[in-house]
Amino acid sequence: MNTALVGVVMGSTSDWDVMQHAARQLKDFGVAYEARALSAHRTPDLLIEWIDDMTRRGARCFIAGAGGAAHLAGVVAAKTTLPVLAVPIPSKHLQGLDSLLSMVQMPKGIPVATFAIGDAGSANAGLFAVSMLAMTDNALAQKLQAFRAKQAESVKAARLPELS
Ligand code: RP5
Repeated sequence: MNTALVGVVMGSTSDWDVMQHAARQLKDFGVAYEARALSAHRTPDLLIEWIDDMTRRGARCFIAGAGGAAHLAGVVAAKTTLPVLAVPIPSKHLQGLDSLLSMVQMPKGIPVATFAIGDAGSANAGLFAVSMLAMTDNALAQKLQAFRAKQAESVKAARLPELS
């Protein structure tokens, strides 16, 4: 039985450029994940089968990335009580503002936690999933502490350029 703890889903393979940043964080922290391109409107039945299957196999949360009229995260949240982290994908005409508003404006009752548009939001969704899992996993919590400490060190060591 596959024990992927995080389901990473995106509406299209074209979302992978952004969604790989969430996957990268999970991989770097050693968190097992499964990533799929499944659409709420193009492959709704397949999406629902996968959500049910992931839940049965012990997933602890989902990260959903989509662009445009980005209803994917809301549909995932409608089908599971596991936490759903939403990543708005930058879209061609509205640069992801449409995706952000579709996700962040979920009506009362079915929440999704919405992150920033694009790469930073995707990486942060990955880090947030790590953070949730670290609540019940000491080794993972220590890795997260070490990551934060290393990040702080690199800011401390940074030097601004001298003016000529
Ligand atoms: C959404 O439509 C996807 O999440 C993607 O961001 C967007 C465009 O999809 P493609 O036309 O590139 O497949 O469903």
